[in-house]
Parts: sequence; structure tokens; C-alpha cells
Amino acid sequence: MINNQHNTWKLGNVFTFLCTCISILNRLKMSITDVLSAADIAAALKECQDPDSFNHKQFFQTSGLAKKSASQVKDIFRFIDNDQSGFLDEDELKFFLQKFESGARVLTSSETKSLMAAADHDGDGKIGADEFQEMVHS
Ligand SMILES: [Ca+2]
Repeated sequence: MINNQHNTWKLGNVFTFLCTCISILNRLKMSITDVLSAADIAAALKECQDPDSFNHKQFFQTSGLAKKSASQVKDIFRFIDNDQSGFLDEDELKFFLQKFESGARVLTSSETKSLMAAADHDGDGKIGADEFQEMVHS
């Protein structure tokens, strides 16, 4: 009896562990098109294909990101933050468009700076998940 209960408890733990593993794997496998449509991303990138034509508000509207929930926007943030530091700094922001489509151009330094200025409310020179979500929904 005691042994049976013990085994049941262990099976429960194994199950919880497997579920955790699967959810971690799913997050790693996540692609941007799980949240946004490929056609909307393509349209958003087309609007800013010329250097210095990037407008973050327009980009978030056209890509559909502005209409997503706070938690979906934070999923996208975690996807963009590929070193998983929890922050985007200017070096990472330069490659912002390439996170949406690998063939996209890099942002110019003035675009990178204005994107940083739009999101970095606490002025620490990097964008956290909350700051990113606020910028997308502002
Ligand atoms: Ca910040």
C-alpha cells in the first residue's frame, strides 16, 4: 500500500517533469509566425525596406503585433532576445528586422537610436520585456 502510493507520487513527478520539458522545447521551437502571419510580416518589412524609413508604430501596426495580447508581445520579445539576457541593447536592436525575416536589412544607427529612445523609459540603455510591450501597445 505504502509502496503503491509512493509509486503513484513518483509517476506524478515524472509526468510534471515531462510536461515542463515539452513546454521548454516548444518555447525554443517557437517561430515568429506562431504569433504573426508571414504575409503581415512581409508587408511590414516592405514598408521599411529603404534605409531610414523604419517607423516602429507603423511596423507594429502592419505586422499585426500591436493587436496582440501583452503575453504574446512578450513571447515575441523573448524570441527577439536571442541571447536570453532579458534585455535588448543597441547592438541587438540593429538586427531587429532580421528577427522577423532573416533576409531583412539591418537598421541604420539613427533608426536604432530612435527605436531605443521610444522604448527605454527608465533610460538604462536597454529595452526590457515590459518596456517592449508598452512601446508596442502605445
Ligand atoms: Ca530600459
